[in-house]
Amino acid sequence: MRKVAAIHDLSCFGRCSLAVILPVLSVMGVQACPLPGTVLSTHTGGFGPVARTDLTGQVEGTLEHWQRLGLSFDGIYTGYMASVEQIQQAIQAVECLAAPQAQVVVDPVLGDHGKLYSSMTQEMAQAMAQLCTHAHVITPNLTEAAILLGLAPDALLGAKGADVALELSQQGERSVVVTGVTPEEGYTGAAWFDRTTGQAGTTVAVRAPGDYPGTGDLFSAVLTGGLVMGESLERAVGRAAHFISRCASYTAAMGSDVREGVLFEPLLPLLLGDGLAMDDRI
Ligand code: PXL
Repeated sequence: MRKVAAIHDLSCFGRCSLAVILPVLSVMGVQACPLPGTVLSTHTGGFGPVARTDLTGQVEGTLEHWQRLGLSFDGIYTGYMASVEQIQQAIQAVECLAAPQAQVVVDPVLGDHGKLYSSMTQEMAQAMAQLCTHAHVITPNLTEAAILLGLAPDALLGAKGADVALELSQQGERSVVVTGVTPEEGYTGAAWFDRTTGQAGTTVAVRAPGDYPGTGDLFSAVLTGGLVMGESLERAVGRAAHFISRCASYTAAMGSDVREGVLFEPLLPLLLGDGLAMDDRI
């Protein structure tokens, strides 16, 4: 059975990070092995002061133990990090735990809507850029793409993303999926470059109203699951984009509190087997 080490935080309410990544990978038939760097009572997007515990020491001990066990993973998927030290641990995890044919997917969580998140520093942005050099696939939004390119965080807002994906590919050495682009009014999309084929494209999905936390984590989890199960980048991006679109539409129709993220649970069966083809527009 294929397995993925997922290095993220665990936000215990609000449907993001490991709380959404683990069920997605499981339903896609992938064994998900969590490496939480921080446990938080909720995500940081609007629930007030958060209770948090840093688990950097626990991650260190887990990496050591997993190495002693000789574990190797078909995928390493990293996201939100709380410190430069945790980003360095993620680099160590890639170096020590990735199987030779592994898919290393780095979601360089740094900011959104043209701003660096308040918990992120310039040093963390530099360390994240370093982690990205170890990735086979990176999934920045337009704000993160700008930061990785050394531009002002809001420099690329409104960009279509295709040039950005190519520019971030390190001369075609790594695949890039730029999320949150607006290919046309009423739609959302992801601009991608595939290092294995040299092909590029933009996947378009219906944009539902609402700006939900955790959708970036869901997107990259579906992408990682697909890639680890042998799908092409184009197909995996298509499944991810349409799954998020469906979740957001469903959630908007149900009218739940936006802070609680998308109601993805009833829609998990869409990820079973070959479900939800990439041209499944709704
Ligand atoms: O990717 C969403 C996310 C993950 N982790 C933490 C967050 C958020 C969004 O706000 O606060 C801690």
